Amino acid sequence: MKLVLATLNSGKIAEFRQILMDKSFVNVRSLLDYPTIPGIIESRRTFAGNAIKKAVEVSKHINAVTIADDSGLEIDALDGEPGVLSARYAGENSTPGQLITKVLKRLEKTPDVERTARFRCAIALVIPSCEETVIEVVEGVCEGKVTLNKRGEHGFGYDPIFVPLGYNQTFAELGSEIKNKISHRAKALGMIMKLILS
Ligand code: ITT
Repeated sequence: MKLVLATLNSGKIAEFRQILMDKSFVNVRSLLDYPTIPGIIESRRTFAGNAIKKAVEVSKHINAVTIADDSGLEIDALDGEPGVLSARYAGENSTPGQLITKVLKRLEKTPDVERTARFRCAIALVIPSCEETVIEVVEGVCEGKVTLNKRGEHGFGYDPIFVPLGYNQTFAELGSEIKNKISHRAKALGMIMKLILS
C-alpha cells in the first residue's frame, strides 16, 4: 500500500519511517518525492484544521492514501504558545536555534514547577475513492516540561528543551527509539494505522 506523507519536514519523515518500520507492506512516500506539488499555506487556527488542509490539498495531486501532520509545543505559562505557530514562532523560516532561544527567553522568570507543556500532533487521513472519499483526523499528546537549557543532539525542533513526563532527559537526549514509542506523533500515527487497516 502506498502511503504519502504530506510533509517536507525531514525530522517528521524520519520519525514516520521509523514508527512504520515493522509495517513492510506500507510503501512510504513524502513530498520530497513530489517536488512539483505547490506549497500549502497553513492558515487554520487549529492543528486539526491545518492537518486536514494539508492532506486534502496534497491528495488532489496524488491518487493515494495521504496523511498530513500538524504539530507543535503548547506551554502552559505562555497560554499555549507557540501552539500552531511552533514552526514560525521566531518569524518565517525560523531555525530550531532561534525557536528555542525565543522560548527560553520568554520563560526566563518561570520556575521549574510552572514549566509544564505538551507536544500535540494532529494527523489527517485522506483515502480517495470515486464512491466516497474518507477524511479523518486524530490527535496525540505527549505531556512534559520545558527545561532551563537545551540538552542533547537527537531529534528536531524543540526536542532539546522538552522532557517527557516520567523521564529526566530531553527528547534530544533520549533518542529516536524511546521518543518514537511515547511521542505525540507515535500515538496519533497508531490511531491512523488502526483506521487505515480497519
Ligand atoms: P510540514 O508542514 O511540511 O509538515 P512544518 O515543520 O511546517 O512541516 P508544522 O507546521 O506542523 O510542520 O510545524 C511543527 C513545528 O513544531 C516543527 O517545525 C517543530 O518546530 C515543532 N515540532 C513538532 N513536532 C515536534 C517534535 O516531535 N519534536 C520537536 N519539535 C516538534
